Amino acid sequence: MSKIWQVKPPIPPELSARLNDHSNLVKQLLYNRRFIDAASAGQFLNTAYENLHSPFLFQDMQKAVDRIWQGINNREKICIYGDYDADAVTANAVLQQTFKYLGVETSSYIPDRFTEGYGVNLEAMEKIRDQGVKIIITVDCGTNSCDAAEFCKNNGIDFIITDHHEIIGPTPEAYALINPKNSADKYPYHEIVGVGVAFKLACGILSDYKKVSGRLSSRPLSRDPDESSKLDSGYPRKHSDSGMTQKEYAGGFEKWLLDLVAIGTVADCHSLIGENRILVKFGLKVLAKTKWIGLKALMDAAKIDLSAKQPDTYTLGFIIAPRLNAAGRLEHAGVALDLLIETDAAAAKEKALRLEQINLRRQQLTASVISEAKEQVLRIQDRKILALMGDNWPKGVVGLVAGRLAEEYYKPVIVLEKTEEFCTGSARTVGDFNILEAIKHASAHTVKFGGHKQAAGLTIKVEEFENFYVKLLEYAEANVTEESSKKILELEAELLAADLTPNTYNQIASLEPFGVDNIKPKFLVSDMQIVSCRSVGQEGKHVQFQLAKEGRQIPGIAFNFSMLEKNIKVGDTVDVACELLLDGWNGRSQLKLRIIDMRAGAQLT
Ligand SMILES: [Mn+2]
Repeated sequence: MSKIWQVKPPIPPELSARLNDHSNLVKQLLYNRRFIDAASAGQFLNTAYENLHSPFLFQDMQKAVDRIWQGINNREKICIYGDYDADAVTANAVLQQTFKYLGVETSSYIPDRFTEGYGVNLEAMEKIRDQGVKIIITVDCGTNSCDAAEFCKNNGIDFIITDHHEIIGPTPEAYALINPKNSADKYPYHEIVGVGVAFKLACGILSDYKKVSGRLSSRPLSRDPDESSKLDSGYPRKHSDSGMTQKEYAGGFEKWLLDLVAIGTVADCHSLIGENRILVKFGLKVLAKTKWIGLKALMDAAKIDLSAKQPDTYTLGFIIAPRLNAAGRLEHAGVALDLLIETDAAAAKEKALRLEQINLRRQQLTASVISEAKEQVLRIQDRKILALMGDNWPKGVVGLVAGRLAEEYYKPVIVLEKTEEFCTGSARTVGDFNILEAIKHASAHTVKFGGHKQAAGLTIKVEEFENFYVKLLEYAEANVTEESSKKILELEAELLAADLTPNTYNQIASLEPFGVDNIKPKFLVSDMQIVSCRSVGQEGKHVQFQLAKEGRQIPGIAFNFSMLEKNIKVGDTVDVACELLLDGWNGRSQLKLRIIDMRAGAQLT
């Protein structure tokens, strides 16, 4: 399906004047992101570590921290309970590493996706109780676990919830509830994810300098990963939040956790504006020199070469997170967590290779389910929602498949695994079509469902599939508009020949890290001549170009690209939609275009 190119309107001169500290291109990018005055632009661009909020702005933080220190001092058993996705697994690792640093042994519990499902379940709680655990800390789950909170109360366990999911229904009577979505809480930032909240708890625990140094008396303090701004000078210092004192975090140890925080934050697809932006920015720096042997082994196994290229949000979201997720999708997320907290290099290497194998299997499975699903699509491709079900389509990959098909067909997609009586699976949407509302409209034919506007999970009876589909299509008929089914390629500005320099690349890079709410800018470069091209990569699916504009030659690469399909050939003049890349060779950097789309020149509307 071809896309409609849309170049964003230029920044109006009166707004441009307000942003005078920046280049014209950066002004336009800020305007496109709705930062239209110096204050909001400055706030966005300023990612000083000190701008992180104090963990003690969570109303229950102090209470949780006090209880945890009491538990540590009394040698009470502590268990960390988290789910099986990358956010939860990194959150679990953040707390495990913090306790390890303090020389405290803890246990962890992750439910099995296939036999236990999502969230806190009572059978698991019973097992944990029987081990003599006195404190359970949940990560990335637990907010709606009223029965678990009650179970803990009745069994002499203090239940500390750290989570970021919406509170639906009554608030559980937990010992402490640390959740930015809790409206009773004053925490000023709501987009922080499970691992971010776990990190806040870690900071809270580490902020008691006296207790921390008491635990570490025989061992050296951690070295600060950010040598240039050592935190262990001048303790305590004032924090920017409402004059609160933010205590020092024991030699900057908490900064070593930031790579884990960045991975979970990007994996959970939350906004990268505000506090998440700071966490991810510093997390990427820390990742380049990670302290965690298991994470290092994972990157080695995935062939991430940190000496060749700094990691970016792509590395987090498309290389590291899928591997961590693969464990829970196909086997058990414990495999991923074990790797992240491994301390022996040889064992880490072995575990990383195992995870690599699981991920490979995950890729193959996804590909085979996609091809089976596509055969079904052939029969229903005119429908406004594609609902598909198949035998042996594993629960762990149906969400990935739905996402890929939604992107390819640019339609909402539901993919279900069919078992004897039920089908269970995932829904993904495109554009602003609300898939959760569509399922609600058909809910008379569902067993259960839940989720968000963009993505949902559901179970229906096999025999109800057709009735369910009819209702879905009824909703789609009324709600999918011509406008909403158009696939739009948004371009942030037109670049001229003079703009095609490493300097332009560097200006754009000042907005990194890119992700949700701050997506990597794509540009229009019009009237480029195709000087030469050749197919590269496996099966020649990618095309490498030499392009020219006003006498200046620029190399370009287009992934999964077909000249034939685009009806273009060498010598043609084309418009190019692209991102900018910077290639480093022998200390010299060269600008390169990552070509997203191409079309015959002079077509701009
Ligand atoms: Mn999460």
